[in-house]
Amino acid sequence: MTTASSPLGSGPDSPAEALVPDAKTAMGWMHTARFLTTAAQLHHLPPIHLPEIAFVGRSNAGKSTCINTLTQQKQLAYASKKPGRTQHINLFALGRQQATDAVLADLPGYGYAAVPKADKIRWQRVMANYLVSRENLTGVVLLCDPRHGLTELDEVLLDVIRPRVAEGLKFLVLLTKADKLTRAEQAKVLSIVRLQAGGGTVQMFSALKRQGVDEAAQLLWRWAHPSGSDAPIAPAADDAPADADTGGGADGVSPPPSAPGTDSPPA
Ligand SMILES: Nc1nc2c(ncn2[C@@H]2O[C@H](COP(=O)(O)OP(=O)(O)OP(=O)(O)O)[C@@H](O)[C@H]2O)c(=O)[nH]1
Ligand SMILES: [Mg+2]
Repeated sequence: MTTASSPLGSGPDSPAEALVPDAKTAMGWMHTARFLTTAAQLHHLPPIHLPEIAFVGRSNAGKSTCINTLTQQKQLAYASKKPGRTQHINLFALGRQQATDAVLADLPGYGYAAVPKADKIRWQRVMANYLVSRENLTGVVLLCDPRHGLTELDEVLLDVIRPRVAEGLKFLVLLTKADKLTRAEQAKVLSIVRLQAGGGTVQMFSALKRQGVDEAAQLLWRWAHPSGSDAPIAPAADDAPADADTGGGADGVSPPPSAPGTDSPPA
């Protein structure tokens, strides 16, 4: 259980900060997302010297759907009614072609009952190692179905990242599927989860109703651009082919190693 005496994150942004960048800029940046690589194990992930933002949470919480909604792409991340669909760490590059400026990571969900115990334990170890040791990890978005609230496994995850949050790792809880709750229910669950998250930023999100989408995109942009500036993201006339930035390492992305299988088709 998290406590308010040990806050996660610095709380909501000030109103002035929340205006930068405007929603159009943030959503345009998000829309540049393209598949980068996939890995079943941590050591298969390429070292990347750019801000990386990980989407974590229970299986079926809506991580892949959230990435697709933020990036305005229907099938970038593999979303499914069947829990446990995402089984690899899938990375997506953001920014202009050959000027990637950040990476999104879609992680497999945890807590799916039908997964064999050995697989569960293996995955929990991979994820804990990722959260503790991924050097360029800049922010974590924890997705949570508000009808279940933060579960025991979510709390374990909060405990794993707490030391890094104290050192500056950004942290956001998105309460997904907001469309399934009334306004009154949303207000109630927001205040409960804010207490549980010990002061971290907590927002409602609905892919279906597009609730909280702009706000989440704006916050992620700020995480990735701490200096507050950004190269223009409109496609340049001399842009290279879509997969060019996965091979050269010139824009901070090293060539991906060959990783077995993928559950997310290249964009
Ligand atoms: N009503 C509603 N359904 C949603 C929303 N977001 C996701 N879902 C549904 O929830 C189910 C799971 O979504 P996913 O995005 O695949 O969940 P995930 O967290 O990536 O799941 P794993 O890959 O198993 O960890 C799908 O049936 C989605 O359509 C939402 O905002 N509203
Ligand atoms: Mg998924």
